[in-house]
Amino acid sequence: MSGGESEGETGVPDEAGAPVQGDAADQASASNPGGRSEQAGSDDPSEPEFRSGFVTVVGRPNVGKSTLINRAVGYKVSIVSDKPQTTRHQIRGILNRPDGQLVFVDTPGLHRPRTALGERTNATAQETLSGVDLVCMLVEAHAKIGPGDRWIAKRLPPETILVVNKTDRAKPDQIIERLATALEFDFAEYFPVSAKSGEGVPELVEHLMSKLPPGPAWYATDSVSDAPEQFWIAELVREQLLARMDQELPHSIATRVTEYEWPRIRCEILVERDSQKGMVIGKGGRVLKDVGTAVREELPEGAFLELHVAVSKDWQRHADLVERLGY
Ligand SMILES: Nc1nc2c(ncn2[C@@H]2O[C@H](COP(=O)(O)OP(=O)(O)OP(=O)(O)O)[C@@H](O)[C@H]2O)c(=O)[nH]1
Ligand SMILES: [Mg+2]
Repeated sequence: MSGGESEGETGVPDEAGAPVQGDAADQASASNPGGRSEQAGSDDPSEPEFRSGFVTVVGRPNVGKSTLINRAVGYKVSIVSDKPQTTRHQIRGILNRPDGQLVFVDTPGLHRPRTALGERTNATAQETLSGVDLVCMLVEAHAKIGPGDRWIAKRLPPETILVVNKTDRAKPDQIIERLATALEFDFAEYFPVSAKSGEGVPELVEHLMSKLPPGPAWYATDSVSDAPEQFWIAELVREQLLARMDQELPHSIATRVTEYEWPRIRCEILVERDSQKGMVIGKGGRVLKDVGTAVREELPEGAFLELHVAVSKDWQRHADLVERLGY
């Protein structure tokens, strides 16, 4: 599925580190992310062959999938928070190099769903697994491998690369223990990394590049994401709200850009209950004001961002509302 409620294409805020609109160099669609065309490689045998392909990153919620992709691509292409179930869409981060193009596909954390939203995001993550070249599964270095990880591992191909993330939070013997336990998955390869500090990430990227098949660039080689700009702005608003909200509230929040005529942007924040509306607005509008300021800092100068809060009763539990919100 594609991101959000976006309608039409717009300018490119790349100065602020926001993703550039990716004009697909080829029609690699979301339902066929590994789709191939005939135009692979170079004719000159002395030139190293250009490689390209898709790597899907999966794992439980909160293990650091989006952080790893942002680190590998070198841009913030997917929002991050310390709350589980942050990513709700399939989001692509594109790494362009002279020798190839590696497209990372971020996925929602796989979990036991309790709502229509949870079912939808789980399905999105699983759909992403078909037609890709490589799969990385993330687990955490400082936490024991548990039933949630095993449930995911069972559904992955044997060529999967296991990535033990957050090594900065673990002692060396914990990392070794994690790697030893993960051997039970019988995957092809194992990499310890810290997406946060970057340690081990270049080695992982090199390895992924070396495993890609020869092929053309699937996206424009100056793009880092395929997300439409309205989707990206709505995600930035959600990220700032997630950073300020506790407990169940993060799951109740949905954001969507309802008007976009640069520099005027109107973003709607949906919550599930009246009581949540007050929390999102804050005393004297403080929370909303801070969110707006933080988001504007990530946009090109001059953006006029209007935030509106509305209640859509229990939207998370209704499949039709979940779908209407673009999930
Ligand atoms: N210490 C440490 N924290 C990390 C690392 N990678 C990610 N985190 C933190 O882990 C939390 C979750 O990171 P995300 O990247 O949002 O995790 P995710 O797997 O994409 O989560 P979902 O989208 O909810 O499935 C954030 O607070 C990150 O800052 C790491 O290598 N070390
Ligand atoms: Mg994520």
